[in-house]
Amino acid sequence: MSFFASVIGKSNVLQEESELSGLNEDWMGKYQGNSRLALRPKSTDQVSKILAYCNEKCIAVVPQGGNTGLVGGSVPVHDEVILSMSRMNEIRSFDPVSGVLVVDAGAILHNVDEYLVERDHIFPLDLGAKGSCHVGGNVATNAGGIRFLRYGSLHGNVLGLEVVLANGQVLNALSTLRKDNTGYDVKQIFIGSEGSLGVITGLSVLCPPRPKSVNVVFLAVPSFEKCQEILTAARQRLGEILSAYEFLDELAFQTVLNIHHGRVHSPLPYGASSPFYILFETHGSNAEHDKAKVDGFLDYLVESNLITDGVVSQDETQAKSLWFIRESVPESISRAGKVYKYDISIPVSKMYDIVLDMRKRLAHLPQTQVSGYGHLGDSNLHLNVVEPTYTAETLHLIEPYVYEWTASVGGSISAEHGIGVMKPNHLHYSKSPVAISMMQSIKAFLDPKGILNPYKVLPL
Ligand code: FAD
Ligand code: 2HG
Ligand code: ZN
Repeated sequence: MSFFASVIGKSNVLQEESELSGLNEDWMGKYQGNSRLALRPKSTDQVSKILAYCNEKCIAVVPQGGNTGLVGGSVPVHDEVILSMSRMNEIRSFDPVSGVLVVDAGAILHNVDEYLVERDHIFPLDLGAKGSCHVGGNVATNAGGIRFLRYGSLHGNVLGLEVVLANGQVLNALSTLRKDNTGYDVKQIFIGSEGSLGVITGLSVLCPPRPKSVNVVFLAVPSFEKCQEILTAARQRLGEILSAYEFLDELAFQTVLNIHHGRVHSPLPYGASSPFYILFETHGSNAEHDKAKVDGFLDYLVESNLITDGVVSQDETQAKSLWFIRESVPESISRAGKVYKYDISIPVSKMYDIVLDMRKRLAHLPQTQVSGYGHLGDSNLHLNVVEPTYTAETLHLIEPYVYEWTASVGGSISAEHGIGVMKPNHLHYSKSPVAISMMQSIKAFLDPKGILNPYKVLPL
């Protein structure tokens, strides 16, 4: 303990139960660790000293960002030391010409985005947990979020990383260049590595200009087939300005209204219930041009009988309130009970079939509720099963069925949340034996003593 205090100061060495309880438990209340020690470094040099010491003494470490992860990766399994990145939260530099931001890994996404908005730019990633998650946590999970459709993956937008390796060595790959083909791109291996290969301490990111014109549209859609037809039409007719295409089923929508009863109402003029809802958004540079496109597109949807109701945001407040309905689904469902979450990539045409299958499979358990929502524009379904408490019976009815089902249609068992402690034994449904063996070799090379985030990502 005295070593850690000498590096980061006594006040940043947390040992009290009251200080540790929130850090030991994940966002869903599903995974619970038993760490007796959390460390809060302020600099890369301090992270380096901590890891060099832990590596030498074989002390296991869990890197923790905003602790909003949904696969139990951010909390200890046993008594691993929690390395909280929350004090490493400075903006290092921003170049308004290139749009390149260099920032500490522990900065909160919302704060970083606010900084950028003041400079007429935005962060290329946005997600419902932005008020708590860290940009370093986003990179560590390769988070997807609500505008992946438009701004793409962090594998493309992250230009450089600073990473402390398990032995304390600092990898300075914090390039701000867009083009750099000098050999292997080593930073990529850390994007989505979920704290198992190194601790990300800094990142440089290519940030797009802030859109001058934003439209948010919320639609009631009578069938999932029509949700797909609207997506195809949106790609063709809105083209370059389409920035998000999200869907919710009736249960997800009603859960938000019920949990926020009296405070959140249906935004739709007729307000009748509908099996599906679509939220789409445009980001553009010319409000008149965008409005003409959106209006023309909506006329087409009405004429083609693809929608039964709809609303277009008239100002920023209304746009935010429409987004609130979509973004608060995870929190609302969590307040309705204990949630089994599946985050799968499947071809759009089959995306809702698993929700219907799961409902049938669990039909004899009336206390369970199955909903589907997510990033339809990216073929990414969030399948949520909620029940009053977690039970082994329900779990065994869902798993491995959901993974087998996903593999059978050529999908991925994790589109964006990662593997964490939840899925290492199911990794084989989405990765070949050769790929898993390569991952194990990379892990053994970078972290030979296995101190970084043990029991996570890879099967034992
Ligand atoms: P944590 O939860 O603290 O950690 C996640 C993993 O990253 C852990 O394995 C941890 O060890 C590792 N890690 C964290 N920081 C570092 C670091 N600096 N260096 C190395 N490893 C590190 N995810 C999406 O992809 N898309 C969404 O749309 C989305 N929406 C969400 C909405 C809600 C309401 C919630 C609660 C979660 C959502 N998530 C989403 C999941 C989660 O927010 C993301 O995975 C996020 O990127 C995690 O960031 P974090 O800082 O909270 O990381
Ligand atoms: C979202 O898109 C998140 O809202 C969370 O990825 C999904 O809670 C979930 O299942
Ligand atoms: Zn998501």
